Amino acid sequence: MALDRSNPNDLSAFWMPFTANRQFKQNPRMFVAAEGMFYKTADGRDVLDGTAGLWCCNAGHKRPRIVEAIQAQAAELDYAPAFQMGHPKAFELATRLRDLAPEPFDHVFFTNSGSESVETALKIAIAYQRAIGQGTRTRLIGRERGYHGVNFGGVSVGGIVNNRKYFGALLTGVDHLPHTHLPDQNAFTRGQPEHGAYLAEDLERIVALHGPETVAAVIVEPMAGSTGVLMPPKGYLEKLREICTKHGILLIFDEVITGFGRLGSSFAAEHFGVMPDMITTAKGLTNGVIPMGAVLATGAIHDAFMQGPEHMIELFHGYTYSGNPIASAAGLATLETYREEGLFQRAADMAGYWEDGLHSLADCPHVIDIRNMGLIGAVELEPIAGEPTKRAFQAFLDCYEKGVLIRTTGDIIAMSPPLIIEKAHIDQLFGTLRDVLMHLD
Ligand code: PXG
Repeated sequence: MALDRSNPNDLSAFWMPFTANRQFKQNPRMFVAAEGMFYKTADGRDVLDGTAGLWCCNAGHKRPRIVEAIQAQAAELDYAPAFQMGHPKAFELATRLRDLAPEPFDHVFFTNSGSESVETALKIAIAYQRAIGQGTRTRLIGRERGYHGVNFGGVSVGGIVNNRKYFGALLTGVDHLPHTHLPDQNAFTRGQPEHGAYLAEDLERIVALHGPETVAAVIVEPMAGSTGVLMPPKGYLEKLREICTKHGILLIFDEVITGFGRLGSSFAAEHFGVMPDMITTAKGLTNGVIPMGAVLATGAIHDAFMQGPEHMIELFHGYTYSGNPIASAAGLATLETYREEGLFQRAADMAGYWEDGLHSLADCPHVIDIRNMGLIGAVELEPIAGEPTKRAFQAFLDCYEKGVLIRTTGDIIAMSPPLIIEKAHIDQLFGTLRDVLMHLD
């Protein structure tokens, strides 16, 4: 069929990601501008951003420093080859990230997304084990309900059923820890739940099953976002760290969501006081404005590769756009915006008000659990019998009509606003959500 070029509003060509395409195209929801805490819709309405885009615009929208940095960089150096050549801003950004990250993370590998950060970290883990003479360690362990992006490695270690089941056999040599959702014991907990640290001990069972000398790495989200916001039970991450160390297994924290202030500190590793061996990031690294991710690695991991003849490439991995100049400029301006405005501390300072507002929804109809930490919150709804996801999706549509953007996954509503949020915005967000929940079927 010929393309209808006369119709600028033809929606048919764009196959939208993670979207109910047919539903959307019947009744499109279009943003055409954004500033601060608000989006502007095509029909001229302001919509409060309760999700920082997709958990990424941590400094809010249209931030002048970031806009200017991108404009200036595009006019100065648009692209430089990423392999065997460099440009100053990528080095500068890596140094800034090292300064921001907890102590052991002193090397940075650039990617273009969270999914690529995950693939990169998994590959580094396996190659590292080989580099230190542990070449039998090739297995990867993830967790049920984990989300590590959509590429084959990430989907293999991930534990979201719909993201796995359509795509064949995936990677071999992968196992999964049990998820940590224990609603019977932990429902309506504020912050970290009391129960569930014992679930980390399952790692001992999995390691014993395969033999520790076959396991390269364990990857988890320190706080699981996409699956519907699951907090690590008290003592859980510590236990995982202990077991990994005991068996020579690398621990990777996927901080694509939790990095850059979401929990009130630069990284969740710092927030929970548990240090992994690698951290994957993306999203908030550039405030979501330009695609970019980064893997943070310890000196021990990096240095293990720095052997052999010096003219040889040490790690056969990288992307055309690793450390892209415009992305690097955006990253530098983003980190500067966070620092200048004290946004990570601001998230910590606002977290109490956020928590109280969120938990005030506990008496609304259909609400079966509420969870929160830092500037993240989730409200879990009882699914409509036989029609899972429908109730929460309706809440999403109703909120949008009333000028508030939320996210839903299954029957869980997730919220993660820009860290510049004010109390009045929090009131608007939860006030609107209350109103919507009160009228839901
Ligand atoms: N790891 C984690 C922990 C993530 O949350 C990715 C990897 C993949 O990142 P990219 O940049 O490849 O998308 C993510 C992404 C949601 C939602 O609303 C979550 C993500 C992306 C889009 C929507 O739950 N997380």
